[in-house]
Amino acid sequence: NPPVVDPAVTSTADDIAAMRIRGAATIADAAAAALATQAERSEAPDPAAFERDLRAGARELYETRPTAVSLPNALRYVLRGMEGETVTALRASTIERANRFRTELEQAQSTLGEIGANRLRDGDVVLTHCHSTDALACIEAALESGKRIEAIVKETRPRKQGHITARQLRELGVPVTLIVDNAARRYLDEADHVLVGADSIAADGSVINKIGTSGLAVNARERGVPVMVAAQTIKLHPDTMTGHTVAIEMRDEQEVLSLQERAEIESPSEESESRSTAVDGNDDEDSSRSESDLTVENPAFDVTPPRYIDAIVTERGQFPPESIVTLMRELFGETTAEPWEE
Ligand code: RUB
Repeated sequence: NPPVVDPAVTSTADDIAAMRIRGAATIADAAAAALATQAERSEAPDPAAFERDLRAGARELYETRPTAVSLPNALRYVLRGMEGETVTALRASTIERANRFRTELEQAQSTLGEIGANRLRDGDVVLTHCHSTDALACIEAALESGKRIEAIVKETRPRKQGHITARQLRELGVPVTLIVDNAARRYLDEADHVLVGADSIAADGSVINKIGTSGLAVNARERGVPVMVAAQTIKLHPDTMTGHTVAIEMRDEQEVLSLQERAEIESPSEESESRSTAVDGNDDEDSSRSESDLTVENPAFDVTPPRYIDAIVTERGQFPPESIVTLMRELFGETTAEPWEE
């Protein structure tokens, strides 16, 4: 019999792939919740079937998006806690482990927020990119301790996650200036910090985050604005300790260029059409070539080298990026086979 995956897992996987659930921490939380639901509703006849089904569910979640390591870290955490000789015991241990993961995730974010807030002074202006719940936790904690904070929020094309950041900051009462991504360097002159989250952090201290983070960090260094990365330890990528690189997700071209826009670019204007016909006397060949020669690339993330980052703030304290590997070794130790591949 093929493994049985609960519809709740499949629908969570669909939501992650379509970015209705997005952001590294939120994805991890939703994945753990989905595994708990499958454990709760499982009608597996025996322990082996229960475990096999849970692994299949984890694999479905794992295959949604490749860059945020919080997802495999969450799945690994839950599956490694799946213990017991009976279906009842396996069910209980899996649910308990998933719930513990979710509680710890929330606690880690609020602890990280308090640590990050110590870097922010009363009256500071923070420049943000994308939407990061870890980054927002730092601002929220600073506000709670009575500091006034203002924000310059990058729109973050193509998905405009900056609008989510702007809305949440406004809910917290933070004055917000929303800018297009291209205006970031100009507004760095008015910023005291660049504050971003992370999808993954590599062993050398590189930060993988929303596309545009690396350019922002380089400009910030040139302008003398410190770059702070707010990232819980579930963003640490264990595979990078053994030389693996982090996969950068390439997303659909239609996030950047609609079919209509593509057609507009590709349909030659009357003027250029008559010009090309006059030159080579063959318009059929020309139009077929132009169609295949318009490529759209849409990488969702980029890599910021450690030298452009001033501090990585985690729930275990703040670290210069070059020393993050010490924490990684302590937390992950030896990497072994992934539980959903066993
Ligand atoms: C989201 C993104 C966020 C990190 C951190 O990208 O790059 O900065 O995931 O978020 P996408 P958090 O919108 O493509 O998922 O701090 O909430 O984990």
